[in-house]
Amino acid sequence: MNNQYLTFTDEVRHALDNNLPIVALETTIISHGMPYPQNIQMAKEVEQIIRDNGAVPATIGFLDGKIKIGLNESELEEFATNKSVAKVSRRDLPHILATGKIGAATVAATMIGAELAGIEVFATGGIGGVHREGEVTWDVSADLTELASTNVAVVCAGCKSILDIGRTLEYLETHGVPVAGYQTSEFPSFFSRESGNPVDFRVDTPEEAASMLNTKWNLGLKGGAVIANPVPQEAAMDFNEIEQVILRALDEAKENNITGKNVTPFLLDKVKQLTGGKSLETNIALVKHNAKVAAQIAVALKK
Ligand code: PSU
Ligand code: MN
Repeated sequence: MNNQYLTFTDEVRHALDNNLPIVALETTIISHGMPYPQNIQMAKEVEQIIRDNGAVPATIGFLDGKIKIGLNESELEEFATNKSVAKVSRRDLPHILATGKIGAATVAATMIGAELAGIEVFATGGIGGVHREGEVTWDVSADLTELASTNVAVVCAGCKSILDIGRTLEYLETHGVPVAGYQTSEFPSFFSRESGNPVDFRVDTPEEAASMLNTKWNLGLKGGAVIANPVPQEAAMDFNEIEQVILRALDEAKENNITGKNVTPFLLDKVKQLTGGKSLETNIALVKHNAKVAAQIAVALKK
């Protein structure tokens, strides 16, 4: 893959040259989603889980005017500690590359990098979506339009109920994005295994997920897919308990007139504060689980 904006680590370059399974990872979760040092520990552990399951990790971020496909240890450390890392979605990408500033990739921006590099599978925590009262504010994450047009499968634990999950699923349906439950018939809500919303269909093995993805792309149907993998039971939190926290976070966002790209980070930060260390533990557990399943799907896609 030759593109003037892409650079690869040797590990990723070797995997691409030899058609080995690769899993993309985002940097927003490192720079904006978790505190130091848990963020860097999580980032390294998740990469190792992907290797242990037979695939190569490619953490994607923006640095020195390049889309970095794979980050070395000192770059990972930079994303984990530098307070001036911008949050970069599709809209922000040209500016970040043109100025050479450091930027963390959202789900949407990671999908763009992955597709340019020829990577089909991406593991993260949760996707963005239609915000509550989105029918008034028009706050709809660019992650959803990216899923509609970019050929990358996103393995996630659903989305947080800071969002309007029902409308998020409606949006994905309108744009033809398959939403598969991984060993579940219910769309998970990140911290909890349930959300009250059914998925379109379920897949129970990596091979079933790979077969669905291959069929979609062989048909020439553009766009990605959501593989919704619930948080492991032992790490899950109570849905109603989280809902109370989220209602408080939403109130505070309103009181503080938080708008635009700051909404999601503000809400995530409030939820983190209000639940203490518990939500962070759950968050780390579900990301690791998603990394494992994503690696298995990436392996199945190469068979
Ligand atoms: N939801 C989470 N954790 C996250 C994000 C969303 O539970 O870290 C991040 C992801 O990088 C996602 C982005 O792509 O927030 C969405 O932001 P926005 O709603 O501004 O599009
Ligand atoms: Mn938004």
